[in-house]
Amino acid sequence: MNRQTSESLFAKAQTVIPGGVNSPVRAFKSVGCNPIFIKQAAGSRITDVDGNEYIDYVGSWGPMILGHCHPKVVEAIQQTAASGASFGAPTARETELAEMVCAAFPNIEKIRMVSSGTEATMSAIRLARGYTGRDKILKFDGCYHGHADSLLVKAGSGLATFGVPTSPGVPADFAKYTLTATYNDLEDVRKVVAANQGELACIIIEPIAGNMGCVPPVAGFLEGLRELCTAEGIVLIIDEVMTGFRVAYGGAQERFNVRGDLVTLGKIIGGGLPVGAFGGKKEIMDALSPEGGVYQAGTLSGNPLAMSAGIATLKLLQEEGFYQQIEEKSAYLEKGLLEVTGNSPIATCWQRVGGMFCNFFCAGPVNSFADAQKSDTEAFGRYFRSMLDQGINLAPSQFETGFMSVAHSQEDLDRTIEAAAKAFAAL
Ligand code: HOZ
Repeated sequence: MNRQTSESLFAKAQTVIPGGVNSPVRAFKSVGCNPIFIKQAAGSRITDVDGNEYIDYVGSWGPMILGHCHPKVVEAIQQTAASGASFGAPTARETELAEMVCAAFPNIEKIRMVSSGTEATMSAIRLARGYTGRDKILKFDGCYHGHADSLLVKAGSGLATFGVPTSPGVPADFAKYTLTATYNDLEDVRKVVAANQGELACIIIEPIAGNMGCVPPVAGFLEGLRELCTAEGIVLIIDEVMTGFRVAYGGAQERFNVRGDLVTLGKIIGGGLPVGAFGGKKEIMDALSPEGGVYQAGTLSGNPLAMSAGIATLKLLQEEGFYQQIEEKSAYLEKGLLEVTGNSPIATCWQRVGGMFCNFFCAGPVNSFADAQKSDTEAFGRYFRSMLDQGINLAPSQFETGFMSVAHSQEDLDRTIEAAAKAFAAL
């Protein structure tokens, strides 16, 4: 496959952009090749600048659940753009999207829009600290909640990919307020909480970890966290940036019937445009400025284009049978890939919830970051490259998640399974 234009664009980008990319995992460093530069996308397909077309399972890391360039989303963005891209002042669209999100999540009584998932989690943590008057927070090894200082401690995603789970540049004085526990290990959480009685403002969790590969919660884990937080006056922040409107319309909280005090969202609610949001109980949200004293602001918060794309997207997700289609397509892919990997001597572990999935190159089950780190990342890299060469675009790291869209066709899924069979045969 000729990727000459991507190669030269990457060389040029590296002269003016650190690593040639605006987000580290995009550099493909851990999979042993250079990144493809994208020209355009439509539906399930993405096309690079050399004209190679790929079946896309990255989906902009989650938002493109409708596929790329859904006509109704494109139309909404175009119409809104014609009336102004940004005002830095309230619009009716912000309330419309807020109402749609509140209707989907019964525990979100009030919500504030921001411009990214990082802003959402960072703001939710400040709010939890302001509301409780406590400083310490607890997160889970391998979970990633964006790149705010307090959250780059034992984090997943790019940090896991590059083997530096705690970033240089985070002052030790900040990091000391971030406690960590093992994902899916309630006893470990109980120990940390007991050792810090009355000092924890919040526990923040990805209800399905999607930044150390795809790691579902074990039975009782989320319920146990809920009980513990209620008993100890700790704010439970459920980070649904990835899972919200993805694994069900009401996210992982609907799927697992566990409710956070605060919820963070992003990705799908912006229909592919930069957006984030955090919301929850009125009593907590009203501690935010200008009602309360906890400060948070943003010129592009509630941006008209992002609101329009989000509203158009959520309307389409409400169509009868939408999540059933995502489930059926994902289950079909799962069945085919399990046949492929089942016939291979290479140890792999497929994990999936709805339209989120990954194939770990290790024996499973993978319940924690320590488990995920047992993966053979070299073998994953060979698999990734083979799939890319066969026109299948997977997330370029073992420690990321794949995403299904409703636009993936039967032919796409069959081609993916065939490509995986060839890739495994050659590993
Ligand atoms: N690490 C991010 C997803 N988990 C990747 C974001 C991006 O590169 O766009």
